[in-house]
Amino acid sequence: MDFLAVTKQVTNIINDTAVADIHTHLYSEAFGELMLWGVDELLTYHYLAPELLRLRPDLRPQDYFKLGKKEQAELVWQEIFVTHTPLSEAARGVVTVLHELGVDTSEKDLNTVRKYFQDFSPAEYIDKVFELANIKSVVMTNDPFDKTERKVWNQSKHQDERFKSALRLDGFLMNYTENLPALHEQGFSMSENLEEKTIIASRDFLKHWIDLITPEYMAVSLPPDFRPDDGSVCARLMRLCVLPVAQECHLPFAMMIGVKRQVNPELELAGDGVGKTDVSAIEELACEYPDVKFMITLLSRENQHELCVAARKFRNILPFGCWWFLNNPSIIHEITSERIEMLGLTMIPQHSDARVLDQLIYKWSHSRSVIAAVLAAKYFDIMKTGWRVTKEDIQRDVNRILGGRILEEFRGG
Ligand code: RAT
Ligand code: ZN
Repeated sequence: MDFLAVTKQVTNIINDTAVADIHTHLYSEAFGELMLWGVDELLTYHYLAPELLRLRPDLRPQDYFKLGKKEQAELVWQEIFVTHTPLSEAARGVVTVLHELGVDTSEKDLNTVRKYFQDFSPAEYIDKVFELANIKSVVMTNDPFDKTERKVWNQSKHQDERFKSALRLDGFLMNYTENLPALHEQGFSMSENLEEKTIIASRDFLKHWIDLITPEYMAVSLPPDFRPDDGSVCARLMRLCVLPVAQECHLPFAMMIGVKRQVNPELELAGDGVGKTDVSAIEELACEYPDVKFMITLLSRENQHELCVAARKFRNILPFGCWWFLNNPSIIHEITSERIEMLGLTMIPQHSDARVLDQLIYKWSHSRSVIAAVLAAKYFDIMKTGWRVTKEDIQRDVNRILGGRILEEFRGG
């Protein structure tokens, strides 16, 4: 087979394989207003706000954020899509979504675009997007301190099995003291100093939520200077509660490291930055807790090679996704190549991080084509030697890294 034929075959298999998306901020219909979809949500995505503000130096961030969603969307549309050309990844994403939905954008008129979405119910739209994006399941990000979510879980309203859960522990680990009243309200008597009674109650809190939402994993996002041995509340809670519970309940612990929260608070949700972390912190934890499975994604591009090396040393480290500022085709290409070369098929190349349902369409179509290009080149390299690679081999590999097999294996093994 020549290179073109290999590329075509790999691309077809990747496009036809339903993806298990292991990290999103999406919600099922049962979560009501938390479920975001439609063009106004797409346009007000926090990845786009800084791009608008860069194009409009006269517009103060607080004046933009004061506007209603509709007005914000109109501004973004006008500046990024009409006055300028939508070339950035986040802007191109909107173009891809509208194209794949078959929306008429010939006049670049937002009201015409809006009309397309009016005819769908949320349930119909979920089906439409899952089918179009070819997604089998998504993992939500579930915050035990969010009152709206809590109500849904307590009333067992969430039934849609395509939406799996993840127990997000930023509030517990990073804002423990601020959340003490909420913990008390939920019936867990914990105190500021982490004495034995508090540790027992903290473990009960985690287990209560694990029973309630049956998560795929527990997760936290951490700053670049995170150290598991610095005696901070976060580090102590991690060691004394989270890791023992992860081990006991056979749940992976996902650490998303490298976010500098609120570098520019004026930008609200868009105000977070990135920093390089010390990968030895992850190696130390993986060594000290060999029975805990660590899913790791790092935000700094500079950390990616070291993470591959760490994963080669510790089988309980599973690198996943090209997170947030890394979710751009040029960087996905680089990171995916590096991971395949160093880890073969023992990593999860991508997650979408979608916040708006429709984003599944573009995040996955853009990532699929990059991953296909990387894989095709790798298959071709070995095929040139005469090594036989069948369609079934490729399908097996793709099921593993995109279809969710690897996470099942990692959790169980
Ligand atoms: O990518 C994003 O949408 C970020 O705002 C974060 O939510 C990040 O992905 C996270 O999970 O903390
Ligand atoms: Zn995220």
